[in-house]
Amino acid sequence: MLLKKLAGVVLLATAITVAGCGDGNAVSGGGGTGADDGKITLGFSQVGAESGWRTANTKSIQESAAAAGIDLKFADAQQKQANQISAIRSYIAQKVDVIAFSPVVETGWDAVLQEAKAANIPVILTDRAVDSEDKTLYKTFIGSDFVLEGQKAGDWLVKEYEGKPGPVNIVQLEGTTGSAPANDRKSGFEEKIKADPKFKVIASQTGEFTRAKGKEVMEAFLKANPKIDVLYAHNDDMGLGAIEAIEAAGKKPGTDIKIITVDAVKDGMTALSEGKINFIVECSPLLGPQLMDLVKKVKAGEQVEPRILTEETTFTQEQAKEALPNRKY
Ligand code: GYE
Repeated sequence: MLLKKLAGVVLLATAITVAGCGDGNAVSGGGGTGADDGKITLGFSQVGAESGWRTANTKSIQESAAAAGIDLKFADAQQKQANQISAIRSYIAQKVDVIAFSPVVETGWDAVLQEAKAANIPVILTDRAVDSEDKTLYKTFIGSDFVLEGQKAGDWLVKEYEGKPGPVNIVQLEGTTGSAPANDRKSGFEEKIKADPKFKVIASQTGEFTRAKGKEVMEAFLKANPKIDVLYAHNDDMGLGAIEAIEAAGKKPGTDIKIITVDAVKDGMTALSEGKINFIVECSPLLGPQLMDLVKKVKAGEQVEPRILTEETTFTQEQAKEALPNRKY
């Protein structure tokens, strides 16, 4: 079913690519002079270092650039859009061959992307989407389907409480406000649970994708709400911070409060295997190798699919125990 859906997306994406050939932009390679050693120069603006996912993603990008012989210029934006815009502008000034970035939020990118386009430097969106109407502002977007991730979380919950009476009081720790994963993981999840009115989201607030903020917000949730049945956290790190708050409040995470998270990094998988988390929706950070292939292709002026989806699964506690020994991040 999922495969079918993915195949459909790829087919559609291919059709859009073909239809978009006449935009005059499709065959442009990098406009930059790049390094004079003949290497491709890639400017990458990373969101920050907010989570285990992000650390693994950065490592994947740095290692695969080295392996592919690509000269990587890397900047950490510390979760600030203004820093990303400056980094992109500096990559344009340096005439890099290709720019890739993981946009911290969805809105507000058109101006800087137009500058890159005017400089004839191709842009690749990595991990997170932008909401620009003008699809010629970037060559492709590689990353997960965050709506689908939210739906998987919701589906698990609906099944878990099948035939059981409500109300089921849910608290939600949202990712960075305005980011694609926060927007989409929220809407996908809420879409699935709204079918049954016994599911009630009684509190929902950002935990900024960090452990510290996840803990702080969960403490406040616990103080304000005497009966919390479920926590849905948009990433493992916020869930792990919340587990500390739950334990400090004398409750048992995974038992007194059921916990669903997204990512499946090692620390999350460990907590899942120990019974402190109940279900994790996987989101793969290992985008580096595919990104480097795309960089080479767009630099060579080859046509690429406009949307490249990451394959991912889900984990129960039993599945986490099995997968943990071979987990790379
Ligand atoms: O889930 C979270 C990180 O954009 C998919 O960002 C990424 C998200 C990831 O901070 O842990």
